[in-house]
Amino acid sequence: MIKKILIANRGEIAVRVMRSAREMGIKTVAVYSEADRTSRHVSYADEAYLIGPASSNESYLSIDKIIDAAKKSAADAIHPGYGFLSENAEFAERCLKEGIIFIGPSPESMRAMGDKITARQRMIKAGVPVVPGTAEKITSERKAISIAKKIGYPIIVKASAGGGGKGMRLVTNKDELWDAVVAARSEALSSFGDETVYFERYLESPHHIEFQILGDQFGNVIHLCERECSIQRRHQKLIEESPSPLMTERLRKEMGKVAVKAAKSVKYVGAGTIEFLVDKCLKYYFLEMNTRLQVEHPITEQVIRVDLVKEQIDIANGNKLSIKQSDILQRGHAIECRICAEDPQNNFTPSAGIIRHITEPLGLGVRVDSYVYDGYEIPIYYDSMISKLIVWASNRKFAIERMKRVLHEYKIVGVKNNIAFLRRIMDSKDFADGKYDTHFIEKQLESLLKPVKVSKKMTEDVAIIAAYIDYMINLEENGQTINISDSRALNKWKDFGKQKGVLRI
Ligand code: MV4
Repeated sequence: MIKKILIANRGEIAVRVMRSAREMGIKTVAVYSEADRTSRHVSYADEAYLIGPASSNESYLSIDKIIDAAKKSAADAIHPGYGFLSENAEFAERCLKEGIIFIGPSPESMRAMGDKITARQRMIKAGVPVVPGTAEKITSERKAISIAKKIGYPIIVKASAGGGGKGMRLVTNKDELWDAVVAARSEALSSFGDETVYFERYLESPHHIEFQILGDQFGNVIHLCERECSIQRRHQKLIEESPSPLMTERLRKEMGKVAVKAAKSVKYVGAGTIEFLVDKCLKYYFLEMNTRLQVEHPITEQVIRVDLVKEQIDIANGNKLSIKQSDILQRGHAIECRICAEDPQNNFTPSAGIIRHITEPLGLGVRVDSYVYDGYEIPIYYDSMISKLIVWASNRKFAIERMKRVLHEYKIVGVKNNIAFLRRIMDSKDFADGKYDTHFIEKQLESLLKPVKVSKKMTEDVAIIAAYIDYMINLEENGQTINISDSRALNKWKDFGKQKGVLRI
């Protein structure tokens, strides 16, 4: 029985995992880098260990340092979260060797799915549809051209060790083919240390739909329905929802069965995700399997009403799955928006710095998975995602209305963020109609970025208020006792704003 879990991760997912552990009466151990001393995941844990400098390679990616912290704290299990070491088979193997439970699948399952060519071959053997393409790696130009001709253009060159769009090249005719192979190879080599590439037929406007699965140590596997993840930018998902607006009951049943078959074929244990590309005719193809808990797991938790982290821990404890496939019913509709400290108006550049003020939304049907707080300084070293905003409602229309309401309530001052951008997406007609594919953001980018129209009068009024605040701050800095927290000073400012007709407080 697991009594103490070390979370080999940081930020919101570390907090998320600790929350379930605490509910289960399990002690939690945080690890943190020098840049993360003030992170919520450190203060939330029962114990915390400094494991190195800010650089991920010397902290969250250091197997030795994490194993060392697990031993010092006498943790009996490690939860890897997502990213970092979560899909590293060597890490899972090391945990086993050290007698520590790795909360995830076996190193063998991870290896089978980590290499795309291997995964494709295993899926073909298991009878899972894959995108038409090569089953073996590309070696010579002459062979490449003849293989490509058989598949038919457009073709996508992919790195076998790849993920997240790295080492991928789109090719529309044979004259571009070899240059693309050479470029993809060198990118793959520098990113993954493996230059193996292969071909797939390129699907023009696919949906990205994934199925959550759970497998126990006794060979039982169930699926927990789908997540629609097509709203993404440069392979970073931005909005996910469940159910998918594209899905029919028949298709869900069929794809769910295929997802279970895929997981069973690699003897999968734990929580995992089967990703599919789905075309306009609703033909679906296996894309890859993620052998970890995913960022967007909360929308599944909301519609299926399960705690996926608790399920992961139960499975790792050697328990049989407590839910049967027939118990699984998607109820209502959930949407997740990823809140990022980045500037959409400036090519989505990350915006590190101090959060001067934050108000998180509350109320019916709202969940915020976060790790930041008032005064917290967002470090520059890691991902720009600072929280996930999840809503649940009885149907899609109400879920969108609720998401608009909570994006209105969410206030972050001090760092640039994508809240207004997310609101634009929620306001778009195509999103409301569920008419979108993986190209939605790139196609709509211009209208999603259009600056808000501000009248000349409003600009003037804001300038007057700004000048007045500046005047008060100056008085204070010059030692005159106008305290900004002094209610009279505040009221004076409020009266001024009200008089100008631009304040409604
Ligand atoms: C594809 C594809 C079209 N056809 N494969 C992108 C990331 C990597 N996991 C696989 N990706 C794609 N593979 C074929 N044969 C289009 C994409 C793709 C994509 C997939 C899912 C979500 C967003 C995407 C954005 C651009 C391209």
